[in-house]
Amino acid sequence: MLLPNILLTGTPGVGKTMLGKGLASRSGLKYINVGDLAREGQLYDGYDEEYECPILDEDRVVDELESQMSEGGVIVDYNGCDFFPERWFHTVFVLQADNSVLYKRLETRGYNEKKLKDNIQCEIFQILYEEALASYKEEIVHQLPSNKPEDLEDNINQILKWIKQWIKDHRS
Ligand code: DAT
Repeated sequence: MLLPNILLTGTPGVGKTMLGKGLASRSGLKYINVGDLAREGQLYDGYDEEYECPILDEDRVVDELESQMSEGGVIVDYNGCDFFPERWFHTVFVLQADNSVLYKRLETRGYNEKKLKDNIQCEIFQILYEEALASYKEEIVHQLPSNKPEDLEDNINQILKWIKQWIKDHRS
């Protein structure tokens, strides 16, 4: 059976992990968190002193994921999307949270002042939405609100419906 690949993207803290894991457990698709994958495989290329985090080696991430992505049935979660091959994804969801909601979530994570400010700005200017629109066909890029538990439930149900329809449409 052919299965679709789904990209979940958005500013850190918008709820990609929560949605990705919930979706995986209810759809049977495989969830991959690119941040975790990089940490486990040390897929880094240097260290960013300003943001106090290692720099992702995008080429090695792509190489690492290629075979699974060609098989299909993968949900990818990352706060960036312009370095994945466009052909990988059948749909792209950009999660979005209100500033006040996001601020609280990132504060809880213990982000420093600069990281907090930059991430809130990233959300205000819809940087990830713009990046998704520049990297994928407009008709497959969708925005999803991600402020409250009901949003999570709605998003899961909406995407499950989409997966079901996609499988139906691609049945040989
Ligand atoms: P991300 O993977 O985008 O960094 P996350 O899934 O780790 O974000 O979520 C960040 C925090 O926000 C975490 O404590 C769970 C919470 N959260 C996520 N989605 C939510 C929602 N729809 N309603 C309420 N809380 C949510």
